[in-house]
Amino acid sequence: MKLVLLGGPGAGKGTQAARLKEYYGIPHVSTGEILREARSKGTELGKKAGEYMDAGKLLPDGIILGIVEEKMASLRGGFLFDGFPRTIPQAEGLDALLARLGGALDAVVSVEVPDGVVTDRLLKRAAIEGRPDDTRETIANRLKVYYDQTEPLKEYYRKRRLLRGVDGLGAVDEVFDRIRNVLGEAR
Ligand code: B4P
Repeated sequence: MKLVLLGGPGAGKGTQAARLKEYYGIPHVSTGEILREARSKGTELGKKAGEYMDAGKLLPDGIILGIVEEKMASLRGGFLFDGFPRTIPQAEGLDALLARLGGALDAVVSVEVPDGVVTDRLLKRAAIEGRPDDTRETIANRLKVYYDQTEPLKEYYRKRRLLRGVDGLGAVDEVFDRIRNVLGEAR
């Protein structure tokens, strides 16, 4: 199973990815997590990432594609990408990498949640986890960046007949069941 989870900030990609990873037994790659880990270790990448993340901006495509290429070298069989790709050049880069490795995506799941709901979720997370990119101002930027740069990916994957939209409202288990249902159709 080669999967991509798409969705705006706070749509629940990370939450659902944790379940999907367990259910399908496939490696989970979250570019957001990789960046947060680099940040907590204080590496050069981490320092750079922090500046972009705190502003609600995306990191440059070249950096992200470099990270993913390195990761893919160790992935055997399937994978679940969460939060990658986030731009058309990243999607094209992923296609090129897959073509080189002789594979193709099975499905792209887009988790859909209205803006007002994600803002509430992320502000709640800020109160619990204190993530520096979960301030009201940064969330507004992240939403804008999502509509400008990431949402066009839906059309990109729709044209390739890979897109599966899922309602991300409701309990985590309900959303997970919806994802399993659309993937059942995709397999
Ligand atoms: P990410 O780490 O990918 O994160 P995210 O947008 O915060 O969201 P996610 O959808 O995973 O939310 P979650 O499940 O945690 O990116 C962070 C930053 O890294 C980006 O802004 C960017 O700067 C950088 N970055 C990452 N990838 C990049 C790339 N490819 N290119 C360039 N830059 C990149 O859920 C959010 C909250 O909602 C949680 O508190 C959760 O508990 C709650 N929740 C989840 N599901 C729920 C439900 N059904 N009901 C109620 N609450 C729910």
